Amino acid sequence: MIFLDELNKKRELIEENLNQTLIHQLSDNSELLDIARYAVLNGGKRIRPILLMETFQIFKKNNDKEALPFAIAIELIHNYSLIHDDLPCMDDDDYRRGQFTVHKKYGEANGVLAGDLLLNLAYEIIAKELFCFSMKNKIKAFQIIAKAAGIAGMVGGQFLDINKNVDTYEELEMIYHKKTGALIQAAVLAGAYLGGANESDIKKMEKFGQCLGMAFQLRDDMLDWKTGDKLNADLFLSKEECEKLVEKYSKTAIESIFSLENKEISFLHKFTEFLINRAV
Ligand code: GRG
Repeated sequence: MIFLDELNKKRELIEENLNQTLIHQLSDNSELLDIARYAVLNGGKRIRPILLMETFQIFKKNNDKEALPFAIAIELIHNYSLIHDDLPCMDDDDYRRGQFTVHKKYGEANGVLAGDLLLNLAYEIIAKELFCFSMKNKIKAFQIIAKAAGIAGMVGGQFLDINKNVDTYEELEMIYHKKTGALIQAAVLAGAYLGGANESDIKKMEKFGQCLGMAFQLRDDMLDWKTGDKLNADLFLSKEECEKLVEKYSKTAIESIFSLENKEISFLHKFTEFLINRAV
């Protein structure tokens, strides 16, 4: 199948399931549900759930239903972080994915609540899965996602972004790793654990996730170069230097998945290049 067709098929599966998740579980509170749906069902790229599903499939070529709830949960966590990140007390953004941010449309308190709802729903979905068989890998995946979303990852990175004076590129990288990289890495690792990867392959996926996360964020910075008001690699690097770093991280990420033995990685390879070379 052509890469873009394959990607669209994977996206459709995520879209359908996000849609179902937000219909069934929250039907007793339709206004809050409308806000959550506005925030989630609006054209996100669905990178993290696709990475999770794909990594799972690399290690366990069977029914992907086992990994799907985790993929949906990680996308909900990502969407909560975007709603909260856009709030006036954080980045104060009016637009997200080409439409008004949640607080701009529904008010600040409702933005906070919609984000809280998505985060809790994510954990509720995962917790439900833990009752099923092969629990050990599921608990590990749960732990990885929760850790990456919390103080050691996204929330901690956001705190440093807001509160710390960033003086060097090394400090910026550390913040990027927590704020953006940790959840991307968690998607990859959760998929690998759920798929039953061995320790040596987990280490390779850890490296892959870390380098992909950094290359993705630096590419994102390049798409938003010299905006002036935000933490961005343009504070420390020339565009050429940044491009070189994107190339370095991409190369290491791709080498890591090529070092997996006897695994079908062609979609993940193409998806990695697609993410790193994207123009939007
Ligand atoms: C508020 C707890 C809390 C954390 C916020 C992730 C984050 C931390 C803020 C998002 C702001 C931002 C621009 C971060 C850089 C990472 C990034 C490029 C996020 C956007 O991810 P995409 O491109 O978005 O996957 P879509 O819209 O496709 O889902």
